[in-house]
Amino acid sequence: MRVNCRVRVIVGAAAIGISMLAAVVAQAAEAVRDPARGWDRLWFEVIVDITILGLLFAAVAAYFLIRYRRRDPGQEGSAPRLSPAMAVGWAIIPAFVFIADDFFLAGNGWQLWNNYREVPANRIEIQLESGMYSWDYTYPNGVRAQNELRVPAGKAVLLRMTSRDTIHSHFIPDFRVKEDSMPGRVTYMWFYPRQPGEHVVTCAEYCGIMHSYMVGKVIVMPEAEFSAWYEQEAARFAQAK
Ligand SMILES: [Cu+2]
Repeated sequence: MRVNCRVRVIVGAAAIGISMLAAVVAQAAEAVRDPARGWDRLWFEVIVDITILGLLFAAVAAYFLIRYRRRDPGQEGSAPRLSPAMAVGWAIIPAFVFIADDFFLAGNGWQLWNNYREVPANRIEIQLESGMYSWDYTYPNGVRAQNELRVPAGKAVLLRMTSRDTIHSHFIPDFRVKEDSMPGRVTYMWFYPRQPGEHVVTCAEYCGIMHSYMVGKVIVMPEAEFSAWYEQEAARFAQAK
C-alpha cells in the first residue's frame, strides 16, 4: 500500500516535469524576433519552472513529514525497506526532472542568443564611438549626436560600436541589451524599439572616476517625426561644414 503510494508520487512528479518541459518546448518553438520579448519570455519560463518544481518538492517533503510523523512520545521510527530499484528511482527521477529543466532552459538561452546575433536586414545602422564619458553616435547621413540616440519606432536599430579610450559597455535595460565597446575592435548590438518613448542608456563597465555619469537616452520617435528630425539635422550639419 505504502509502496503504491510512493510510486504514484514519483510517477506524478515525472509526469508534471515532462508536461512542463513540453509547454516550454512549445513556447520556444515560436521564433521571437524582438530580443527583449525573447529574454522576458525566457525569464518568465525560469520563474514558472522553479516555482512548479519548488512547490512539487515542498509538497512531497510535507507529505512525508505528516505521513511519517511520530505519533506518541515513546515511538521509535523505522526506515521502510526500499528495493534497489526504488532507491535508485528516488535519487534519479527528482534529479532528472530538475537537471533536464535546467539544461532545457540553458538550451533556450543559447538558441535565443544565436537568433539575436542575426541582425534583421531591414534596419537602421548607426556608428557608436564611446569615450570617457560620453556616447557619440553617427548616423548614415553623417548626422552626429551625443548621449541622445533618436530612432524611429518599428525598425530594428543596429549599433556598430568602438571606443576611443577604454572598455565601456553600452547598456539599454529596457531593450535587454548590453555589449562592450572597446578600442581596436568593432562590436555590435541591436534592438527593436516598437513604440515611441524614452529609455535609459548607461555604461555597464567601470571605465573611470566619472563612469556613473556616463548616461544617455534612446528616444524612440514616430517614423514621420523621426524623418523630419533626421532631414533637419542633416541640413544643419551641411550648413555648419
Ligand atoms: Cu564607460
